[in-house]
Amino acid sequence: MANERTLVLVKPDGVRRGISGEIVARFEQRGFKLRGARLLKISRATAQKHYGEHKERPFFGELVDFITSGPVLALALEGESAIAAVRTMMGATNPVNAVPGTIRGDYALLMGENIVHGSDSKESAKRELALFFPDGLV
Ligand code: D4T
Repeated sequence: MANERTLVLVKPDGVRRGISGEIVARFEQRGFKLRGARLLKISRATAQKHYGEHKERPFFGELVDFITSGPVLALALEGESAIAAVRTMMGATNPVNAVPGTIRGDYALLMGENIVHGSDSKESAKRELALFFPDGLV
């Protein structure tokens, strides 16, 4: 048993399509507590920091363009094994491989428009929560 906090982003494609509320509802229904929520437009500098691990990859530029293309909804979620459980609910990074019932499996088809981000480790969660909620969580 481990109570954890994790960062979720509803990416610009999810906000544009008007499905942010449905995504929040899924996490609440699963039992996660909302500890922070912010609608914001990510700056290029923050995007480059957030995706720092991919900076040498060929798709880095597109990734930064996409994540800064409109507002995102940043969520801080808390609950049992939140980091892994949220990733399971999101489904595979490439939505073509995402199982129906997962968020990507129900709402997405393209890798470059895969609706949600979730922290992938304790270290990422700590770093990303500090990046998007610099004033701390409730
Ligand atoms: P994010 O970080 O957006 O939650 O996605 P994942 O954690 O599931 O996957 P990731 O970090 O490996 O990829 C980040 C982001 O880059 C896009 N991407 C990824 C891409 O466009 N082409 C690729 O080959 C890969 C691996 C999709 C998600």
